[in-house]
Amino acid sequence: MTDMFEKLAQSVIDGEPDDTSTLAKEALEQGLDPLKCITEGLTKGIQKVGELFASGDYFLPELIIGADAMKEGLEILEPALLGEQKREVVAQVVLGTVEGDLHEIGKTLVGTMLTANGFQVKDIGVDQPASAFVDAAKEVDATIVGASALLTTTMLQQEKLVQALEEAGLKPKVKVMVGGAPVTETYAKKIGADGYAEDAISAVDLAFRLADAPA
Ligand code: B1M
Repeated sequence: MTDMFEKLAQSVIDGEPDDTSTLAKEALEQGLDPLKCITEGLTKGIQKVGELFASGDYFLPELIIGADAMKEGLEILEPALLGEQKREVVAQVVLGTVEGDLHEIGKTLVGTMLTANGFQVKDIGVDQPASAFVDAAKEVDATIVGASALLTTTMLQQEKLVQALEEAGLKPKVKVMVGGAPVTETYAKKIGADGYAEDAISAVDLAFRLADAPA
């Protein structure tokens, strides 16, 4: 990890959004890769916050301020990722976080990476029922519907989504991509999703495969 990645991570761990923002700007000025600043810096920081929360050393306020810091950093770094976009629209994607789940950072990052790689993304936000994904898929004539879930309780909603898309007659034409920390390949297969991605980079590879388009 470079010194800058460590500083970015630490500012998230310390819950210092202003510092994260300043460091993210400095990182770009230094010519550092924005994606690496996110994956090696901010993400490492928020993962540590999650560990400290799980061990009882951090409480909800620290979780919230850590997430705020991460979002401040992403606000600076994500546009730099989009700046690299240089291809035609590959496919339409509907993306959201499932009902009962407020975690947005990973979902939004997946959306940014897809956009940067030529996908047209309709982000329907967090806490979205299966019906909202179905409606949006119809509206944009989606090729892929992507659902994020960060809680063991809410990942069950991904199965409901697959069923809702089947009931609406959209499957198998519309492909379902799932992800989020508790989700696994095995679970994705079990619920009838078309693919699982562990992180935003593999989500892009998967989306190209699901859209049957060359990367
Ligand atoms: Co929450 N939270 N949280 N949280 N939170 C976790 C998920 C948790 C693991 C923390 C812990 O205990 N260690 C735990 C879940 C435990 C479990 O279910 N087993 C937890 C809990 C318990 C809770 C609350 C219940 C806490 C409470 O209220 N007592 C509560 C639930 C609220 C709700 O949703 N109803 C809660 C709330 C929050 C905040 C709101 C404070 C905040 C989110 C703020 C926001 O998003 N605006 C928050 C945060 C920040 C976290 C952790 C620390 C970090 C999540 C994150 O942003 N990671 C998280 C711990 C952890 O995950 N290690 C935790 C960074 C992000 C880049 O990674 O989201 O994993 P991630 O996304 C990755 C991949 O998963 C993948 O690509 C992304 C980029 O690489 N991916 C996809 C994600 N979606 C994808 C979709 C795809 C493909 C790939 O296709 C469609």
